[in-house]
Amino acid sequence: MTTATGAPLGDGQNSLKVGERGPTLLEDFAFRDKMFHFDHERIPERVVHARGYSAHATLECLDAIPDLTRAAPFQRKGKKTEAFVRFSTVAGNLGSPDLARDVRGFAVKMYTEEGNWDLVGNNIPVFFIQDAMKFPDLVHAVKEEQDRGWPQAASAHDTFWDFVSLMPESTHMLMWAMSDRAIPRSFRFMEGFGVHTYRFVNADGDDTFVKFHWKPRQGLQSVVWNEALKINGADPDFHRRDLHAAIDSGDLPQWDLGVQVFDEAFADELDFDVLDATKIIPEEVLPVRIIARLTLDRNVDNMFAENEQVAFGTHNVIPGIDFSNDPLLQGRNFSYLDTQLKRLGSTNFTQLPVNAPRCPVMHFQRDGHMQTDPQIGRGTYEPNSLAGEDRGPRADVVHGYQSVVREEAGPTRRLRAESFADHYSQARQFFLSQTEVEQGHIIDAFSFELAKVEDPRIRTRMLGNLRNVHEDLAQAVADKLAMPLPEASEAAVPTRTDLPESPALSILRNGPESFAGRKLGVLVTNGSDKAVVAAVTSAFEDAGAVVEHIAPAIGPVKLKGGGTLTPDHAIDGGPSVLFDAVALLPSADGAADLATRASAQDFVSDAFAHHKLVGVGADAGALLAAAGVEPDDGFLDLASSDDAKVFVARCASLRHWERAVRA
Ligand code: HDE
Repeated sequence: MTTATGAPLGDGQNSLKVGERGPTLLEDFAFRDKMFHFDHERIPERVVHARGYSAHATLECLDAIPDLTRAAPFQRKGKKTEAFVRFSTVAGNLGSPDLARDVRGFAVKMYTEEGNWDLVGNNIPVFFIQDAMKFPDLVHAVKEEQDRGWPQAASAHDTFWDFVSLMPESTHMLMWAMSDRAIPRSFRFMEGFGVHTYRFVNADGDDTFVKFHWKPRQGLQSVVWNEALKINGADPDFHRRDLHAAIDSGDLPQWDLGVQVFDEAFADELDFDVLDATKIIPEEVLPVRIIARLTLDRNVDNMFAENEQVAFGTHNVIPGIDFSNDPLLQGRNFSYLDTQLKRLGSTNFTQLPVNAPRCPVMHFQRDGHMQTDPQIGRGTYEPNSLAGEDRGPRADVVHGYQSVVREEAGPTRRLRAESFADHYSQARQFFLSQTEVEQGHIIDAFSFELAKVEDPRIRTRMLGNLRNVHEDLAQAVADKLAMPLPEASEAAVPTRTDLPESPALSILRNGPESFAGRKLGVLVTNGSDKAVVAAVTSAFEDAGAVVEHIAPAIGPVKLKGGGTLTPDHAIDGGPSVLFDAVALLPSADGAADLATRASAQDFVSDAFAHHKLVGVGADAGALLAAAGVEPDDGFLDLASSDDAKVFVARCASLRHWERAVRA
């Protein structure tokens, strides 16, 4: 062990004292070296998206598109580009729980040979506001209230709903945020979106508009709200643990990168503005073309060096990618660079390994805090005749980045374009595109959040806005709040009622085809039948699922049929909310014992309430009775190995929604 300056230490655990009992000497450089660094360990957390988790990745081109863009990753089929991905929640602080109802960040840094390209997106394709000027207001409204310091990682409070109820442009995003999109089962099971309209530019300088989509090959999946609340207590690291475990086990998460490409004429035909980040172009109107695949293939080694120090920015573009005039995007292009200086403390954050381009970097920038790459020689300016024969780096008019040449004219004004005025039509379209189950969850979420709002005027105002989305939605939320329905609020333009449903917007219509990548929890006790436990475990593992065993205690249980099994969880630390489906395989004695334990009763009654599929061994009766559940079609007998195969096939549907229970 050494000091930071490399001096070998003879003792790293005792400070230098006079005599046996002190005082400590000021000259103790080893103590000061250690404590000085410790005192300065923390850096400011991100003002939003503080809570995040990252992985290294590879982007592989599936469909070369040089006709559309000269962006390096898409020039040749099979081309691989190194990448780094960070998922996050928005509102919570660094130590907040993973299952907050919130938007998830989906930020991807691609280290191309023409520089780093960051696609800093979310798992929801629209945003709360139309102009970056309002971002600080939005964030102040959703964060903990300044006079009391709560709530942490929650939008269910007065200031958030006060702000959004006064801002009808947020309504479409609210529909998504109150849907199950905001409580994903895992980062692996959610979509990602670039949100804004960007531009592709090809080698001839021709440009088109483009919107980016990440589609999880694992299928979409969310939890239910009551489950989310309990997961936050049982395992606040649920999402990061899930991602780490999947990558660690070699079950590498993958997303297809898709694009919606269109031109000015197409944009002009739409009844909304493609520069307005509160709107989507439904996939049914403009299909998503898959061009590449992203594979998360390596966990981070050091959370600080990678997850905390990674610095994303929408301004990090490469030749072939350009901006649109979306006022939100334009504002972000300023904000991200600015924020990195605050967080990382130096303009040289681009030299940190996680941020450093993998291609050569050549420029005349000098000095700054923590410079690790001092140029040599005298000619650190342009033009010069001293930096060697080639006079140092020069811009390249042919191969270098060329911004799209665009005609811009008009008076400078602080105005919102008239084309941004429709705040409700796509919110309604989203609601109508959901299954009945999902609509129920949206109603429940609005009701939960508004019930946490103390000021009734805010609730009333919000109900007035919801009437402009859909009368049934507004009425159902009003009923759940036991409040009268107010007049509809005044809308800038009337809500369109003729927009067709978009099935792509539903999670349940875009779920997985199998139980692969999901987790089964098997409850065992002393005397559990070894053959059945083995049959269930292997049937699920063969299907690509993870199986974990839960027992009354963490020590091994003795199985009927010989041998022991060491569980992964003790029952009070392994509730059923941590699993996608459960199997109850206790012995008769074990079931009778578990029947007296609250944690075991909850295990079963929660699985029931959360619409989970439940496999039931021959001797589980006493436990079912104690949990007070009435087994239905979602409870499947598990007596033989054939039963195990039927159960795993059934689990592909993930939940038994027909069960008449609401959170
Ligand atoms: Fe961000 N956003 N944002 N944002 N954002 C940040 O940058 C900002 C917006 C998004 O994992 C900050 O490094 C403004 C939309 C992600 O490190 C900050 C506006 C979308 C991340 C910032 C927006 C995002 C951030 C805070 C309104 C989806 C986390 C720390 C114009 C398309 C990246 C930081 C990571 C982080 C500003 C709106 C996504 C302050 C001004 C829309 C995924 O710069």
